[in-house]
Amino acid sequence: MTTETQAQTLSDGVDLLIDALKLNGITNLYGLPGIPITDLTRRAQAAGMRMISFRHEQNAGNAAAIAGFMTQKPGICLTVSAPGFLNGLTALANATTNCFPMILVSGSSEREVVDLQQGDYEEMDQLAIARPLCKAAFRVLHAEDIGVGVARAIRAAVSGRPGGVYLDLPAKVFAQSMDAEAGRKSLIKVVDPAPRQIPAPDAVQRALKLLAGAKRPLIVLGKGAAYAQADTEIRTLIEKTQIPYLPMSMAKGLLPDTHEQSAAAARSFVLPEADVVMLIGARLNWLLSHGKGKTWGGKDAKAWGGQKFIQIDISPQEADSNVPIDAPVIGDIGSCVSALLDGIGAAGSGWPQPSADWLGAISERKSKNVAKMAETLAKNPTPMNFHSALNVMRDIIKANPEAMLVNEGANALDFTRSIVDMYKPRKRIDVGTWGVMGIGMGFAVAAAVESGQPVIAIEGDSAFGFSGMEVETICRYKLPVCVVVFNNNGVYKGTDVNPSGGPDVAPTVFVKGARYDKLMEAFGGVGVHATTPAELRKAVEEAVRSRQPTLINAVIDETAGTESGRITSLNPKSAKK
Ligand code: ADP
Ligand code: TPW
Repeated sequence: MTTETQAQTLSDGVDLLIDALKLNGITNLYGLPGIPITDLTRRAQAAGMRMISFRHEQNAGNAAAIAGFMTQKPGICLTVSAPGFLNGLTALANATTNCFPMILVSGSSEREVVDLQQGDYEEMDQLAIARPLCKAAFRVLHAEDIGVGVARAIRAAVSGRPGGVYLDLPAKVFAQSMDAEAGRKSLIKVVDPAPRQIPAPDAVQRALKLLAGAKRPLIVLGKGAAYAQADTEIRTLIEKTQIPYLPMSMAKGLLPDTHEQSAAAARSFVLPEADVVMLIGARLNWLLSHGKGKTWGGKDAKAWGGQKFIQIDISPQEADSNVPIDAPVIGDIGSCVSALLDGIGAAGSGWPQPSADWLGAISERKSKNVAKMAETLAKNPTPMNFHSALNVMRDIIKANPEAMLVNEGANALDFTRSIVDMYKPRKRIDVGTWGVMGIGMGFAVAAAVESGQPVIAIEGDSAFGFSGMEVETICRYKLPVCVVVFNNNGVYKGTDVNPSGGPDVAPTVFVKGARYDKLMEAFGGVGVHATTPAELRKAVEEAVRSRQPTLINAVIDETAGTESGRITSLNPKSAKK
């Protein structure tokens, strides 16, 4: 055989990886090239995949993670060894914490040299380091095992509680070749990667009994409910039972925030007052004050408020993690909600509705709070504050409900969450369970790539800095992303002073009057400096209409906001002043 014909009948590790991913319906890759994956990125593009190259792996990893959340397919992040791998690891850990399915695929150096610690190029025992930070970690040592490695990684990422998976590919594997036909047969098309998990009938009955006896029921929707894509079932359950509901941040829009059963504007009233709370894809972690304490009507921080809980979740270990769960319903949300609906349907018109007193009290609180907020939003102070700027953003999202909204910062996050209504499921993506800064531009890129819709990113100026260099990526791929930087000159606010009186500014203060808009202009995008709500409105409307990469430097009063936004109380308090 000539070399040429030999080459035609062989597949190498790169071919096998690309074919394995394509066979499983994966079309987009996020990553950053270098040894040993440069050829992989190039050949993936040649093979018709969309390869989005970033400026830092953390942003590529965040993009992959949110692509996983949006599509229920694992997002793929490709990195080089040791430093590239480590840069991707924060995103992998964050994905696991948030239950987003992603696979971090990293090249690594030679096992023999790494294990003897002989000092290879970018030497690091990556598998061992990744393992505690993800759901599962695999290493493939032979090209013929790539099919199995990819299949196991996909199943681990999306089945049960979704999460991050690490797939380690030593450089040698990319170059290994095998007979093309045998290679093709070694690949696995994963059948039913996230099997439905049907809840036990007695668990459903127990939940229904508790719900039927409730006087002041409440439903809490979490991002698991958004991820599950059981939108119709969830809406039917809420509307049939007439139970008021609270959406967690990324569950906003699952039902339109303007829905009359939304109790979001009466949150601090409904949590302590509810007698039975049904959690759907939401954990009772710090974001829900661990289900106890004053938020829930307990007499002190540790005390349980006396509510009964129903928890719908795919993880059997989640219940009782903070307070007793009276009725765990374990299964996928679609199946669990359908089973509940069957039970409610069987009761016919006999299914009890929440008491009129309860609904009336909520509605009264809501009207009062909405009126108060409307008053605040109508003010037009100079310089702009968070409210007057967000009044504009609120109108724009209302007019463009298909747009994706990315959101990070402290005050910029908290005010946006409470002021900007969402109208469609899975449109709001943000700092999630950790409140991590740095998701902004990675999420924005993936949101544009995966949805094809305009993306609006509302960013604190500190938050933006963590991933700001990706504005080049946004320009390079001509993505319809409009970044709005709420510039108040620092972390939280720009008004701190150096207590020592020395020449350095305070740790939370940035360069005053910085022009983030120039950053976008440097790469050919549109930069706008906005100092009034009218200027902001015009610029965002134009960005959404034109789909041009745009960055608006929105100047916000540097005295506005509070330290850490709404979670000031989590700052450690010492008796020492
Ligand atoms: P939030 O921060 O919005 O309150 P969390 O991230 O705390 O939401 O909770 C999400 C929960 O949803 C997790 O406990 C996870 O196990 C669960 N979950 C994710 N996907 C599904 C699914 N398809 N079916 C059931 N539960 C799911
Ligand atoms: C990876 C700590 C929480 S919020 C924030 C920081 C640094 C920035 C707040 O300022 P910003 O917003 O963005 O200007 P605003 O609207 O209040 O002015 N490192 C990581 N994650 C977190 N959460 C932090 C630090 C933090």
